[in-house]
Amino acid sequence: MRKLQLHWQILIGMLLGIVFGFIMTYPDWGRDFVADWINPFGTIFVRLLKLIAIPLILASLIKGISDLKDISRFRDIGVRTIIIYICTTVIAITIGLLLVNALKPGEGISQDTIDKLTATYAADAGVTSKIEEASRQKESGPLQFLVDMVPDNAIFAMSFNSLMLQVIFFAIFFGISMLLIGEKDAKPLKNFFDSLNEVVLKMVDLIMLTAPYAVFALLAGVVVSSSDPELLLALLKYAGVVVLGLLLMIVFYSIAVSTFTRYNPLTFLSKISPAQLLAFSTSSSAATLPVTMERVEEHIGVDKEVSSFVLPVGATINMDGTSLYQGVAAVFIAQALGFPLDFSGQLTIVLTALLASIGSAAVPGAGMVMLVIVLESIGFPPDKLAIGLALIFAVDRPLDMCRTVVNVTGDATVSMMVAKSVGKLGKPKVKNWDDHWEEVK
Ligand code: DAS
Repeated sequence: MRKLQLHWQILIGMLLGIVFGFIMTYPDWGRDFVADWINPFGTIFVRLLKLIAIPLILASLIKGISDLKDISRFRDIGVRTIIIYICTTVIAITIGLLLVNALKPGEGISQDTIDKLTATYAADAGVTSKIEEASRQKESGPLQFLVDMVPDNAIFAMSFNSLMLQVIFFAIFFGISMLLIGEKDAKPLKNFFDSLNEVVLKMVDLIMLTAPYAVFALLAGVVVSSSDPELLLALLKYAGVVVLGLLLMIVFYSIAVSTFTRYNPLTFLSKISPAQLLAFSTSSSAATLPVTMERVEEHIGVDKEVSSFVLPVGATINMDGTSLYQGVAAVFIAQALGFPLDFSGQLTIVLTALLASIGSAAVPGAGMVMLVIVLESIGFPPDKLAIGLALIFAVDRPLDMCRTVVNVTGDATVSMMVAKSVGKLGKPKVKNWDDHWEEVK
């Protein structure tokens, strides 16, 4: 039988993982069995992808920059990337705020449900640790993220997100310096990074051979760790508002791809679907980055000199799904706890959610950490933060999976728009089963 396409393999692995997870919730030993003997294989897969992300960023970014004809091209790509990223994030937050104010999911929550959620989660380590992490991040100054970008020899002491930013900083610095020493002197290094890039992409292919089995383990782990169905039901409207907003963002990206690049949006979504499924399974943009880069470069045709900058930067600072979620969650919590929020408070949310999503790490649960900063920015009482987070904690993991899909899709969309704007959106290098849906030129 013809080898199943990667996204079908991943999808089947996910579905089997969900079914297996539900089955394992019945025997009393089931949850522990999955947590102890199945889920670790998914964790190993995520760690392997995050491991490979660093050398991939280094090799592809240095190769991408050193292939440029001159530095002004890099400046064009950089400026367009940052501007479009900021615009898409503001649009995402605005969509989230419009929906949560129109549908008011927090006003239907009964005091009894609030008390149950508080009793169940307010003291949970998953909640208190996020508040502690947020206060640690707050203590650092406003330009700390700039300082963190400049590595010193202790880079390994930093968070993974800072490490990615440091590698991006170093690769840009190194690549520009290679450009400045001239083609002849840089040739040996260019050959080295070309080969390194090929090797790393081959490692991604090898890791992806285990993807269906890994997502099976990850999804089974998510299902067995899910919360009390009754509490989940109470939060259905809130979760529905977030998911509706995220779906609208996917529609927005499809329109943007079709309008600005003349590319068939269905073809676009089908070609990045393995990356989206991986984002859903891992809840980590960083772990998904190697696959996002491979899909955008090989299957869509975005030139490496664009994708090698836009995608790693996007994985670390562009999180449209997260910023939309932070807008909805902040207003939902305010509605549920009767915290007054006027128009200026909502504008404050737009600004802080934009900054918070830039500061959010590309790892599971990062968005909730920065939500604390958004809540504090609107004057939310510090002694009620644990209760506020407790209200949304039960559904945070499935929503994290969904918002990570949007984060990754947003990065891929912007890479295509920037590539098109600098004339670097070409033909796919890898023929796909769906290549008959050729993009409209
Ligand atoms: N899981 C984060 C990511 O990797 C997003 C989030 O936590 O909101 O994109």
